[in-house]
Amino acid sequence: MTKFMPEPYKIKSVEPLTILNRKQRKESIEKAGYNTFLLDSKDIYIDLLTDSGTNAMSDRQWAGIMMGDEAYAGSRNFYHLQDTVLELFGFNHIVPTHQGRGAENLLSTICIQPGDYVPGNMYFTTTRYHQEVNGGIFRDVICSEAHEPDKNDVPFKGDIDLNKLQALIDEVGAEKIAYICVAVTVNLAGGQPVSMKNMKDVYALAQKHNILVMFDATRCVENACFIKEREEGYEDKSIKEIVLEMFSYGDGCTMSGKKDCLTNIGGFLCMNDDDLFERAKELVVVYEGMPSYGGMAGRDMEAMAIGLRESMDYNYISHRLSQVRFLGEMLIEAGVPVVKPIGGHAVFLDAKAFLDHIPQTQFPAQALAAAIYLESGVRTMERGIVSAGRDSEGNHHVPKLELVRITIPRRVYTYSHLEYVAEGVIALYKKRKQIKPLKFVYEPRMLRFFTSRFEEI
Ligand code: PM9
Repeated sequence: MTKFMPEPYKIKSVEPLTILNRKQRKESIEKAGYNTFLLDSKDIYIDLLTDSGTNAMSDRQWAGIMMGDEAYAGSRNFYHLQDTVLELFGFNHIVPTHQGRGAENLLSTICIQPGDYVPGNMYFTTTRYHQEVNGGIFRDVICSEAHEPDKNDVPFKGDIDLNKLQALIDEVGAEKIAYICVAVTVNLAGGQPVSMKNMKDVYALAQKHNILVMFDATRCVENACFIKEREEGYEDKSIKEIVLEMFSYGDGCTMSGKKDCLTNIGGFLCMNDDDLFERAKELVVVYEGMPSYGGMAGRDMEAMAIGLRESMDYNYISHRLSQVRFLGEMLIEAGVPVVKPIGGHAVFLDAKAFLDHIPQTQFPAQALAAAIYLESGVRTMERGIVSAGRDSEGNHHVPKLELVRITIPRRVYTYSHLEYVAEGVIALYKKRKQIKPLKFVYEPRMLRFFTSRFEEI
């Protein structure tokens, strides 16, 4: 059998792509202040900025869009979404939100008291922001290997280090821990999965101390596929069975539907506890909308219900992981430094190794993402010191990982697009010393990576 199975879909509707010439790309990236978030979509050839909301929907999802019940309250699409999520995830309650950070806002507001700790398997930008703005203190309890880009022989680099978690409980006391956040997969570690065994062990420890476990379920289907392919005892289980077991080791989750629900917008919060549910419902009307739409149109809830079910198809999800691996292996073969093993939603370039002439405080990953655009018209994203932001004293958080994320949208591009992407990165690697460091010319106070501007030093 062929190593990389072709796309498990036929293309029914197409969106033309155009590429600017090098001079035009130079003007565009300068105009965008060397921040790929500030480029215009029309100026991009292949857009690998994110897998968030960039999914191609299926014919069935588009049919679902036409079945939107746009009632202000009690839309039938909400009940479809509710039934689907409760069946597939196994939690008792769902509160819809406009996207993942809406769910993070609700969860952080109802669960965190000022001074509480929130341990997690590596931070995520919007997640940590909501924890901190509610007075929480994030503590990274991921296994140490997750911070080593070259460490290839760890199949579940997203695992929580139980000793670190126990040490935090001993240090601050269980009553000061708002909840444990378990992200599946771990975005900023390189899309690395968490093993079923680890989820089970974390939940057992949490229950012993009466601490809640809340999943960040954003890429849970990718995580389930890694479990099927890598963890003993799961090879014959379906993705649906694995996801259900994963979430049996927790008390709820936040979800950005823009990823594994195969839609362009949407999210939700789930929980088992009735009181938490009541409080979340009180808040959702303040920030999102009625508890039966949470900031989404009826049609979007319908597309999300259909998409989440479709995502459980092993043919779909194994092909997705293969596409990412295909790109990663081409780069590894050419000697380009990437995070290993290749993760679920993206290939992450190790910008510290790629641009070893640029110190981290002069933003190598930001400079590399800009250079990739200039070289090939491909848009990628910085995931390093700029994304990490500053601490309460105003100093940069300095993450060990300084990465550029080449993110693959779901069901959008083909292997030949990825071949082109690899060729561009490899060509750039050969002339990497020409890439210049950057300095800030504008830095917003919050989530600075979205809108900051730079110029070359
Ligand atoms: N992730 C991503 O590109 C989009 C925002 S940052 C550019 O990776 C996790 C693990 C995420 C995530 C978003 C959110 C927030 C929560 N958890 O974007 O609000 O990767 O739907 O979800 C992005 P929303």
